[in-house]
Amino acid sequence: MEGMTRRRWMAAAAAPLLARGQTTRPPNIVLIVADDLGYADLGCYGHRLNRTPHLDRLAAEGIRFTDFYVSWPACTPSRSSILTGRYPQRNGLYDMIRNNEVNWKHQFTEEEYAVSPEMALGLDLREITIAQVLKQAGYTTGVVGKWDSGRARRFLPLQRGFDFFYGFANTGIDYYTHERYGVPSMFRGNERIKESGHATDLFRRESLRFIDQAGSRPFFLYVPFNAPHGASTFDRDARQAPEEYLRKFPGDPRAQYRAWVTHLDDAVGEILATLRKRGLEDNTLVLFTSDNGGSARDSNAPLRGGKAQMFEGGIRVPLVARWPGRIPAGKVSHVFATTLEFFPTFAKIAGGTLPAGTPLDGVDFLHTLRGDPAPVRSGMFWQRRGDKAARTGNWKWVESERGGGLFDLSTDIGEEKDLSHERPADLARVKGEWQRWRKEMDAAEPRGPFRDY
Ligand SMILES: [Ca+2]
Repeated sequence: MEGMTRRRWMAAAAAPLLARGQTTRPPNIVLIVADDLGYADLGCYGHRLNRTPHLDRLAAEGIRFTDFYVSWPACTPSRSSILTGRYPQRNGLYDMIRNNEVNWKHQFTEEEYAVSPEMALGLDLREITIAQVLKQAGYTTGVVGKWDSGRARRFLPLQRGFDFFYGFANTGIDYYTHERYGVPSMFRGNERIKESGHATDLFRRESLRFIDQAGSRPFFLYVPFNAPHGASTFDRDARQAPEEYLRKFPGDPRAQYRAWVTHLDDAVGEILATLRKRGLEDNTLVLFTSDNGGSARDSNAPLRGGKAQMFEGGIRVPLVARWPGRIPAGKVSHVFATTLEFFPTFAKIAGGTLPAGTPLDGVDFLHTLRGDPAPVRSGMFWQRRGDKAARTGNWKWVESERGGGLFDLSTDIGEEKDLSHERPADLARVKGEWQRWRKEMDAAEPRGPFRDY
């Protein structure tokens, strides 16, 4: 691969007028994030009922990770780490931006919603997003889908380094009305809009438009689909997936979920087809992951637990990456890595400058994406309210309302056998590392909205 790149570069140097722009232009980056898609939900991760041919092909053309994690087992904080490259406990967004009453069938008026926590909270404005870094490096930046990092204007993507935004800013909507429990929630730029269509179709359409209109500059397109997350609607019986997709799964009790997954897969397929049609395939790094684990057992098996939990089912997710000529096809990586790695990796690829004086919690793992099996991190730490977890090497420690223990992931990916009593020294070491991490987070500059005190 290296040789091929060098030959291309030399050919370009010999004929600068012909191909110089093609080979010196930094790659486009397309980051697609599913919502609540579990570790086992894709065909390429072994699922037998979900149909994901486009994502399976993406994995066959690139690399697929078995030990990839998010920083929190649910939406908002997990996304904050993707955007900032920092633990939620460091960037301040370490819980959901959510009106709890909303989930209890409370119908907000516009006026009441306007002063609710969901409207007032957001990612601390001192945080630097990956879009800001890439924009400074000359990229056109767009986000299409679920922003989930603050709904007040100052928190919206156009104020946070993105040139383009189409989607919703809170944490969930009805797929067809685009309302969050009755509150209209779709945006174009800074303005709320109303239009008809299924959210997945609209996000596909806007992603294609963004690519078509990106022009000659390299682009960063972040597509956080809300599929296959459950709909935030009062009417639990309302159909939330297109009939043509539901029909593919007759008699299946999870037909709607599988329809959401296949619909999402088709949308990803169209994004990939557009890159190909526009001749951008070779110079685009495409990544696909999820923001947290799935809610149902068959989405996460053989992992224990699921969304909102500290067991692997809540935090271990798929990662597929493709960059023709740079990432070898058909690879599977067992390297332990996380979404915290995206920020420094994208900055490096783009020739961007890392923000001075801002500690990042991840490392550039481009070599890992390219198949290098060398370890990139020794540990990762999680906290959700009173629930705690750490992975160091293959040791996993959990202390949570749902249970806990010390597990050896190299032989027990399902966290079935608690080794706390057999391996007290390992337990003490892993817990000690978690406590050191917690002290570091406490000592970090206090950031809002939950901590700034
Ligand atoms: Ca989620």
